[in-house]
Amino acid sequence: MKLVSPLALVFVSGLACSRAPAPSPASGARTNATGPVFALERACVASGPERCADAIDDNCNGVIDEGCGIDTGPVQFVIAWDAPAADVDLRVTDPNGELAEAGRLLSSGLVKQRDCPGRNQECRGKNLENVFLDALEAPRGTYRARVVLEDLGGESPPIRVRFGARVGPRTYNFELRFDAPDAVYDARFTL
Ligand SMILES: [Ca+2]
Ligand SMILES: [Ca+2]
Repeated sequence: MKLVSPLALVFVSGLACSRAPAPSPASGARTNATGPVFALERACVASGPERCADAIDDNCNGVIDEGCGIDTGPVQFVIAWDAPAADVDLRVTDPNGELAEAGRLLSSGLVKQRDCPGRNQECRGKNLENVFLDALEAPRGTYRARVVLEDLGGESPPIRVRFGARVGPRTYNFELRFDAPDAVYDARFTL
């Protein structure tokens, strides 16, 4: 497979996120963003063995949270957060514009695992949502990832969410901060 570097474009919508870290352009990001690019694409720095449920490729092998009971593929998006009762949602659409939902395999191969914290706190405080491509080769086009704070669930803001993305040959890691419900972070990755 010929590898093509994806473009990453990340921006914030919603006033609740106005205190996000100072905008910095991500490497490869388009400059015509409709909102501020809020986080740097960071070079992977191996920090030891892979740790689970942190949405980070700790060992820099290109795979996020492998060996942790979640699946992966040539495209993967992961969010993880510590506030046990806060309801955060990861919504990913494939290049066809189809939304990955838990338990439904899209025609592109995209599928969502885990919906946390779950109605009965099934995630037991290990809040992690994973969307991955169950296919050998990733369809080309733009993948859109939206992270939303649905409900504080009694937790005190800010809610800090780690967001990891693997799109073809590249991985990305971002730290998101939510100060109020309905705050939204959007990211687009073009492969
Ligand atoms: Ca890894
Ligand atoms: Ca990890």
